[in-house]
Amino acid sequence: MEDTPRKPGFETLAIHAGQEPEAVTGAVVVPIFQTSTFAQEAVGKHKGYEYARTGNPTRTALETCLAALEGGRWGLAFASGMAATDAVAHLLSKGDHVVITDDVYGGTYRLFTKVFARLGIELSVVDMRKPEAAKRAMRPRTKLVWIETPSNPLMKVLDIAALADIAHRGKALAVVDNTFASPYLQQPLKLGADVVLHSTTKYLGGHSDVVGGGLAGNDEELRGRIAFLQNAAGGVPGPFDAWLVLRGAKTLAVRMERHSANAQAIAEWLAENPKVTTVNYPGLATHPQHTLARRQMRAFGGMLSFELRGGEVAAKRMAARTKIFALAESLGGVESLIEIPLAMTHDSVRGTKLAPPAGLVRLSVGIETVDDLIGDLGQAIG
Ligand code: P1T
Repeated sequence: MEDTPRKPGFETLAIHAGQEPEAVTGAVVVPIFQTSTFAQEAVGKHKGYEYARTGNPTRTALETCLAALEGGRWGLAFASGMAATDAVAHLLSKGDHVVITDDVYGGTYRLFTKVFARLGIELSVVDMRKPEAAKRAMRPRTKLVWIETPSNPLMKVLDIAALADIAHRGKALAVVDNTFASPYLQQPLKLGADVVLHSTTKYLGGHSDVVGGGLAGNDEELRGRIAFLQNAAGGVPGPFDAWLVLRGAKTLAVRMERHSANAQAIAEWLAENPKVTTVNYPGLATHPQHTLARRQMRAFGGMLSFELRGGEVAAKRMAARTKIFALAESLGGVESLIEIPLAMTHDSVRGTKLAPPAGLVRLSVGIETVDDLIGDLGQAIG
């Protein structure tokens, strides 16, 4: 019997997938191919690259790595998470319908309601914590089921396998925004999703120094359609941005372990604090989908949200008083951030049924010393 070679583990893939030493010089790190075009030997005779909107070797390395980390056959890198979302939405035609979960990044909702609605795309917003709600919302022209889990900012956890099954029964694609979990904690393709989406600005980049997006999947025909749309519209990352995400991804596993441990400790501390009324963190046994999160995720990640006695006023007061947690939008970097979603990242859902409570505080828990982080939150809550 032949020995089947052991498949490389996640950490090995993060450091090596798409990142073999460079052929000409042996450079161990993928070079930044800072070029817009590639010389051809004769018309149409080239080494796989013509013009850098269509492809660039630094970007190819990132795309190969992204696919490997998500356990998919292909990856595509974009200029931002929204550029990736926009490319997927452009698969739709006038009259098509999307079922979307009721807690998503504000910009995602804005794109569907303010841009694609104008082009005749219809949207149903449902609480996908009950998969039957998604099933009831399906229509003959439903083409996408848009899942975000854990969700931004309320940390709802959705059953990817059940929702992907509902999408497929309706001949729709199941898309999972995996930004909050990262591929280290959750691999939606293995649970039946067709497309995984990332804002690589967040955990994959990991250092708050780049804006980027990514997609991964298995169906080659679908890859072709999305790559065509990307090349036609141009939402591509520059080589240096692709390189920054690739470098960040190398340490994703170790960072996610520490993000998760720090966030767990902070969530438990907040849950004990008499000035805190609610804590949303899937790692708490009190989280309504804790059992599902245990099944679907390797650990619970670095994001959490909570409410304070004293509501919006207390929340804004606290956010202005932290010293280590920077008051800033975004998430997923090594440094801790605090923000008020309704006033900041989710302003575009104000007045809709997606609006989070005005007093909700969101933390992106970094990998600093956890006692320092707890001390900072303690003095800021006062
Ligand atoms: O910012 P961009 O790289 O375009 O990614 C958009 C995006 C997509 N999906 C999720 C779940 C996101 O959280 C984001 C961006 N979010 C923030 C900027 C934020 O602070 O929530």
